[in-house]
Amino acid sequence: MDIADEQVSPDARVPLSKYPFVIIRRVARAPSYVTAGLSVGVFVCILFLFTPPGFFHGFGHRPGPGPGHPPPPKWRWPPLMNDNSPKPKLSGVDWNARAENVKSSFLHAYHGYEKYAMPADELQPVSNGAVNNFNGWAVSIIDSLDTMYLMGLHDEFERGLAVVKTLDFRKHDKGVPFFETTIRYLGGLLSAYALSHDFSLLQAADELGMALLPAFNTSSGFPMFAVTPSSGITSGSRYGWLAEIGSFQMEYKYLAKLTGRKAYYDVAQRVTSRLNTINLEHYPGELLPAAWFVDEGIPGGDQVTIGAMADSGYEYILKQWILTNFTEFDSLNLYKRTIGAYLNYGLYLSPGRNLLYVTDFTAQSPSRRFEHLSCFVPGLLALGAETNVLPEQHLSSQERQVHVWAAKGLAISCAAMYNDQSTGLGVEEVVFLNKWEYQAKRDARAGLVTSTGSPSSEIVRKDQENLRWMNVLQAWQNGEYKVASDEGSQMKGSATGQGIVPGLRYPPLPVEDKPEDREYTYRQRDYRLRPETIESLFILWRTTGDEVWRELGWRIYLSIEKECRTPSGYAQMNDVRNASLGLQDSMPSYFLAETLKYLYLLFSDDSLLPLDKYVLNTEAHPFPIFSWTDWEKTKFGIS
Ligand code: DMJ
Repeated sequence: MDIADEQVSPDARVPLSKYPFVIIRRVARAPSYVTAGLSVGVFVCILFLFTPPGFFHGFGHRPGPGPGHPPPPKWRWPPLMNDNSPKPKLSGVDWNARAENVKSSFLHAYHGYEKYAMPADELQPVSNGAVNNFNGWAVSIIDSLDTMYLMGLHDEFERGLAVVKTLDFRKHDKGVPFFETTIRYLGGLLSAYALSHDFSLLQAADELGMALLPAFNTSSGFPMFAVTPSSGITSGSRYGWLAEIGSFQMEYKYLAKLTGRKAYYDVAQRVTSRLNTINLEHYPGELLPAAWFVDEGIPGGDQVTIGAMADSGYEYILKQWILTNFTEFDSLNLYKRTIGAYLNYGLYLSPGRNLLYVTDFTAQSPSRRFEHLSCFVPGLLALGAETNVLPEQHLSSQERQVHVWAAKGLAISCAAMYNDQSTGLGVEEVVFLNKWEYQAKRDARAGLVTSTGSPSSEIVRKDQENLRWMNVLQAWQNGEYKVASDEGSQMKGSATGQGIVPGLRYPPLPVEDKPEDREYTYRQRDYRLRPETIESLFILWRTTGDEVWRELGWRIYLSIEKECRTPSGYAQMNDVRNASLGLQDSMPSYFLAETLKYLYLLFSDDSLLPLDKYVLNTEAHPFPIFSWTDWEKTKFGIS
């Protein structure tokens, strides 16, 4: 569903903005040869009118080998949302060629790993060194076997498989982190098995799943941070994070499905049930907090976040519902409650460009931090808003509309965190200014002394509350929302009521090309080759069919090629604002598992991985959607 379809209100007097529809109706009544001729003409005009300068630059272009390659031209936003214009079709783009570009990038990175680092965990792409930072089980191979399979890289897949066959996880006598081992190794083995049906992969997954089971030896059933496979001894703090305790159920439920082992189902369902039933009335919207006491299975702090430390905990709620073919009603209800509450409490508009962002908060206040890690949220919202995932009886059309708006608005902001930077790469973490800080910044830039003085904390709090997206949406729906004059020309004239949805569109970025004028400050300036923004662009492409999401992904890809490529692989960047500050000697396995996979899927045909047949774990490992058989229901006690 596109926002353009959602906003047309009936009006007897035809306002100026509706003229295009009147013309279209009249043309539709004309003879067919007139209609056909006009359609072609109108389409070509629209394409050029709404195409930003430089949009077609680089079509069919193969990225060069890194430094020296010209940067993509600065992006000017096309009118994207709710503007009643047809979506621009990027005719002439050879998406298959772009997918091939990504495949060759994967080969460059993976061959570099094979040459300099295999069978260690990860390549050090600057020094051509190797590092064992995830148990020393060749995480770059296992994490990326399914990427190879999807890309049709059978030789690489077979070579990787040969290494996997030499591993014995059970003999490992050091503690391994439960969460990372589950999402990268167990998830990687399971999805590689699902795609290839090579039985040795399932055998390895079963051995690993079994070796990790002692992690659940706590009175609550929440997993401990680490477990030693050879002894079953657990270690780590008794204080855990939501992501660590709540992002393993997909892997263990699928493993239960494949092996018939009840123990796998039990450990997963115990945590899912606990998160569903625990009393959270002290948290805004009864949201799941970030920190938990592992033994007691109770919350341990007042911070609520959907970013670092909690992210996949929220993700797995919806994805368990999908994985089990829409039969786990507890997970469905928990998703509806938590995502609804997060939309209410955790989304804000920035001053200045009206960027929609998601942040963490306590009962007292939002932190206004915006993390790259939370850029998976637009994709999660878009996935949940699909009618086959949450049909009308579970998500009303109004709720669905808000979810889609939030998904698109947040995705734009995530992409803007790339587009704003001179390198075109996404910043790890920023903090949005409040209204007063932004005003003071602008005054200082204009050489003015801020005349307003220091506002009281109560005024600052109220003004921030006025930027809470749900409050703004309410005001907009009541026709009370006024666009501030500095939000730019595209916003004017349709600022209230049925006009542009707040946060969904913002003007071109002339001012924000200058870092000193932006409405945020930098908290962590590096780019870590992370996938989340591309993941959301991929899901938005699949769920809307709007090629603008693909084009945004292509721009990110070109920037990665230009700035991060080294002779042996790809490296994280120290400062997205300044390429001369150099690269870090690290190529995380998730770059192969997620970033390049999502880029490849974004440019490939939908049939390569249909989302009505597969759901991806938090490390981008696709698992087939399945139903429990009667035998499994009886054995596992599924009602
Ligand atoms: C990945 O390892 C997983 O997606 C995890 O859930 C959090 N993010 C990293 C990559 O950024």
